[in-house]
Amino acid sequence: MKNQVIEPAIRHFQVEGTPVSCETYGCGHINLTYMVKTDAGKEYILQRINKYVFSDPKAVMENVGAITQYLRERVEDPREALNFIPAEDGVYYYVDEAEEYWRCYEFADGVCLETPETDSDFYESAIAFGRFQNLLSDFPADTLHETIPEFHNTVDRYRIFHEALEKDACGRAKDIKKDISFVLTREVEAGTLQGMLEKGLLPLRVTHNDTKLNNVLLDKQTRKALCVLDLDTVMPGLSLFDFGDSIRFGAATAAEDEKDLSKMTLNLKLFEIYTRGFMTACPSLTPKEIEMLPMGAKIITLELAVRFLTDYLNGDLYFKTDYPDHNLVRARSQMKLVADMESKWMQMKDIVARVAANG
Ligand code: ADP
Ligand code: GN1
Ligand code: MG
Repeated sequence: MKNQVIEPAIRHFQVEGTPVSCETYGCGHINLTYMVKTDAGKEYILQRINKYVFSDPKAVMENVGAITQYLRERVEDPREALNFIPAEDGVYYYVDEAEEYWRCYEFADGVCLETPETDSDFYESAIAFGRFQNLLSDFPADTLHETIPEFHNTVDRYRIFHEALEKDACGRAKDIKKDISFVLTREVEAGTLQGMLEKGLLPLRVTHNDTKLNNVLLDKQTRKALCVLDLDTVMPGLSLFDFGDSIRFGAATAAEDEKDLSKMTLNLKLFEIYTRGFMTACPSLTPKEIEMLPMGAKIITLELAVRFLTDYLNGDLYFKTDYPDHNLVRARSQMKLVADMESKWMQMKDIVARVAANG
C-alpha cells in the first residue's frame, strides 16, 4: 500500500540520500514495516517495534545488535547478516515523542516467499534456519534478554488461554465451543516437549523461534539460502520448535489463514525435504531431538492454534488482523493442520527415521 507520508522517523537514521518514498511492506504480523527509497537510489526497511508484544524494545535491539555482530564475524558472504543503520546518536534505534521505538536496516535484496515456489526453495530455507542455529551454537546464551518470557512454553500458553477463556472479554467463547474442545483435549500432549526440556532430555539452544518462510531471504540469482530475518525472538529455546514452525507454515498446503479447511493439509514431500535440509545444516541434533521432530511440528502448530484462539478471545490485541474473525480463521486452519498431522503420524515418523538413516 502506498504511504503518502514519509515517516518522519527515517530522518533520524544515517541513510544515504533524501527519502523520496515510503510504503508499508511485507506480511509480518507484529511490527509496522516500511520500505523507504532515497534519491541516492538506496532502499531501506524502517520498522516501528510493536510495544504491546515487546515490552522492552531496548532489550530487543540489544539482542538483535549482538546477534548480527556475532553472525557478521562468522559468515562468508556479508549479505548473510542484516545491516542495521545507526540513528543520529550512533545507537541502532530511535525513540520518537510518542515513546515509539524505530529501527532501520539496509534493504536486503533477496527473494522473500509466503509459500515455496519450488521444492528447492523450501530446502534452502531449511539450510538457512539450520545454519543459523548451528552458527549460534556457541553464542553466549546467558547474555541474551528474554524478549518475550516463556515464548514457546506451550504449558504456559495454555495457562494464558485458560485465563482468556475465563475472562471471555468479548463474549466470544459461547460460539467457539468445538474449537475450545479441540485444543483442550490435546492439552496434556501439548506439554510433552516442555516436560522433556525440564527433565533435561532435550537441550536448550539459542534458537530463532519464528522460522516462517517469510523470515528468510533467498539469493535472487542462485535461489540459495541468503539471510535470516526477524531476529526479535532469538532466545534460548528448542530446536524442535524452529524445525516445527517452518513445517507448520511452509509444508502446509494452504495459507495460515485459509478459510476452506479442506485445502489445509501437510505436504509430506515438503516435510521430507525440510527434514533433510535441517538435519544437513544442523548436524549437532541429538538422537532424541531427531526422534521428536514430528512432535515439534505438531506441538508448535497446536501452540499457534492456542495463541490465535487466545487473541480472538481477548479481542485481537496481539496479532495484526485484516477482518473481525481473522484470528479465529487462523486458529481453525492450524487445528485442521494438527488433525492432518495426526492422521499422517506414522508417515512423518518414518520419514524422519529414513532421513536420519540415509541422509
Ligand atoms: P514482523 O515481526 O512483523 O514479522 P519482520 O522483521 O519479519 O517483522 O519484517 C516483516 C517483513 O519485512 C519480512 O517478512 C520481510 O518480507 C521484510 N523485511 C524485513 N527486514 C528486511 C530486510 N532487512 N530486507 C528486506 N526485507 C525485509
Ligand atoms: C508472528 O512476526 P511474524 O509475523 O514473523 C509471531 C510468531 C507466530 C507468527 C504466526 C513475535 O510472526 O510467533 O508464529 O506470527 N511473532 C511473535 O504467523 O509473536
Ligand atoms: Mg516476520
